[in-house]
Amino acid sequence: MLLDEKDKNIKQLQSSPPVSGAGGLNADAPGHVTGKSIYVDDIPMMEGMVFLKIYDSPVAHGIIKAVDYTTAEQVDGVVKIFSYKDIPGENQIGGIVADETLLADTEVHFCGQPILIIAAENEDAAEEAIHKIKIEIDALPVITDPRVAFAQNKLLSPSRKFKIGDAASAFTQCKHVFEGTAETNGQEHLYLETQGAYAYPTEHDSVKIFSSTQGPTQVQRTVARVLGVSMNKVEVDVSRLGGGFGGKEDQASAWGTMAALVAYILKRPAKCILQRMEDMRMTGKRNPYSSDYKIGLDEDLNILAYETTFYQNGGAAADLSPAILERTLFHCTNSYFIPNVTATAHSCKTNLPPNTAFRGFGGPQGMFVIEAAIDHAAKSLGIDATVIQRKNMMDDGNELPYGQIIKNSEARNCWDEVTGKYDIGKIRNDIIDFNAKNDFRKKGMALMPVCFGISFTNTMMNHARALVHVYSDGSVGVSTGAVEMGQGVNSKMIQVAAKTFGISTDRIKLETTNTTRVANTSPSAASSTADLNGKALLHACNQVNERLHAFIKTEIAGNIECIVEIRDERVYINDEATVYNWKSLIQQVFMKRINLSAKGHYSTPVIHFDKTIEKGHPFAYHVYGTAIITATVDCLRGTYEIDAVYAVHDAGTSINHAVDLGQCEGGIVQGIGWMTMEEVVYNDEGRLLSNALSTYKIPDIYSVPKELTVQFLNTDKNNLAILKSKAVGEPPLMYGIGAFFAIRNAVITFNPASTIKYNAPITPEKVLMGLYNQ
Ligand code: LUZ
Ligand code: MOS
Repeated sequence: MLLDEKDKNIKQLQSSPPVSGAGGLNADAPGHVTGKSIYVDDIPMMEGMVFLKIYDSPVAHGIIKAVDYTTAEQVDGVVKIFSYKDIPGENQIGGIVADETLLADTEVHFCGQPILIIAAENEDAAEEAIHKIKIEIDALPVITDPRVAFAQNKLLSPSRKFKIGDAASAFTQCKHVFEGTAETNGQEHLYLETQGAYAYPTEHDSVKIFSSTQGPTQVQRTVARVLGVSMNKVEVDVSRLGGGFGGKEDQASAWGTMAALVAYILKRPAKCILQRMEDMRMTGKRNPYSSDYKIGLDEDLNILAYETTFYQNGGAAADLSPAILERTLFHCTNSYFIPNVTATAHSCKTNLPPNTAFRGFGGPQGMFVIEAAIDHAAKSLGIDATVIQRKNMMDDGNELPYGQIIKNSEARNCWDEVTGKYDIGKIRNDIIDFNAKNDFRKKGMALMPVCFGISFTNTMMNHARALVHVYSDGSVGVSTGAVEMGQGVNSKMIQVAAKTFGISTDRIKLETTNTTRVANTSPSAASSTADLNGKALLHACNQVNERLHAFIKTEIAGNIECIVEIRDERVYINDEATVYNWKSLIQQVFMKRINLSAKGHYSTPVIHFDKTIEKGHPFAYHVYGTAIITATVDCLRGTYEIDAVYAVHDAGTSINHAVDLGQCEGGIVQGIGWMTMEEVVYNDEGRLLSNALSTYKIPDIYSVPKELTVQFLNTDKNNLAILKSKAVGEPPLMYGIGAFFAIRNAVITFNPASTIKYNAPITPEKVLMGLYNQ
């Protein structure tokens, strides 16, 4: 890329709408840019701390015959080496299914599986000890392909089937039927802060852990189980994460538990921070999927029937894969209404690190397949995929395959808004023009609609709590179960409290997420963190408000019927300003011995799901949007650039435009990365080849689209969203799927006989092969 083009890229990124006022509050950014934000590895070390290193399996499957670490333990500085035999409680960290050890016992199931923990006075000693460990393993057959695993009946959890109408008989009514296979690969989370934890023993036989986790309670529960102690002896504290993306929803627990185990047994502080290559090797990624589809349309291009089977590559343990599998089924028809659907999903056990949550949680994998099916139908019929997409968009009253009836659909609105605003006709004509004039550069375009369900699919997880203290000087401390991981949830929580109290955001401090202040939390995940914790916080603040208002009525207004309000830090009675401001009010209230603290609880109403019939109403609401994506392919080299992404996104009534825009831009680029360049590669022995940033390519500032514009569709219909501001964390990632089809369309323009498959990521290698196959 030329230098001036690079400059242009950077300029366009800077041209996002300006940040101003409370709507642009970003509580964490100043700390990040000045280096003051505290991550696990920044916590001051205590006297006597030991460093942990993990000895992990060199092979993907085998029986451990012998492990010899006597010489390793004699290395100067090594304090102790821990094996599964040193675990006082259960050697079990599986969340949904109890199928995963903390430390391997007699068998290893994937390369990178932890076997031993080395605790040493310094990292060099631990590293030296690693090289002195001798292991003897009898190799067993290695499976890396989910279809091979399925053929051998190796499943992590029971298979699932969603069904509406009667697909089999509907196919006989169809004029056009197409069948094929679609595949998506994994994705490395690549959070900037690697996995890690710091633990120290506390009195009463307890332990405190600072963990880089999306799920503090999950870490607490796992530690208690492995140490064989009750949960009240385990305190987990989280300041913030340098990124999670789902990779720390469940998979932070192992490292937190290792640090806790060592601290608990040695009675010394212990720190376990993975290096980048250890993290890439030992942790699971987005689940790859291999899927079959069959789509049937009538002569008016209505999709009458859809049948699909998903083979999920779960890796060696269930982890969150059964829940991810479920979300794949929930999103298998994306934004479309299809009256007859049979969707089957298998979670297949392979000898890879257990795959896990990743932004979208199986949804993107399901959506890719229906988009491939529609594209297949369109190409075969010689029409534009957009015709079928638009025609079959869902409407209010439509029933989804899982029984939920669509309400307040913005699917068509987003589609029509984006195609109108950005003049889809002109974009299409410009591309036709360009392609006619250029022999070796071709442009392609695709539209990507998204409909994403908001709520944990597991109904029981949809709840949260918040604790608010108003201190006697008028300052406010807020604790919730929400974990800040760069998504801006702290800013939103501060805004909720400030708005509810009618005071400045400057008065509010957001505390760390801590299991002793807010217990039994669900992980910060499912795009639901601000909704669930925000609603709980709203409830807590309102309780304090009620006490304040009662005080104002009786003590200030003199017990008359009146309307009391606190706004801009001033007390109003019947819309008239009083002499009381927030600070003087709080002082008075405190003197009267009135409770200035409250705990709020929220659990999402309405939602339910019955797994025995696979029907219900699992989502509080859906988030909608549509993106137009254009790309240019260099047909000599097979390289490409994403020219533009224009998205219209339903953010509800956004309470923080800057944060929401950041989520959209980041999600889109992360989605494009998954679809185009990020290639997780394991060899047949189950060894990760793309094990460093030299071999695993992620989007950088120069590979973001040359133009990236997100327009919010301002809607206000959803009361289950916090202050009507709809969840925004995961949905934008799926716009990135459009990049795959835009590039593929350009390839087919160059070579109409191309056999390029629906196999993501569409890397330059695949593009080059697709450009020149006969
Ligand atoms: N985690 C989870 C999630 O446990 N359940 C979900 O439904 C979910 N959805 C998205 C992301 N994480
Ligand atoms: Mo997630 S994929 O941790 O919301």
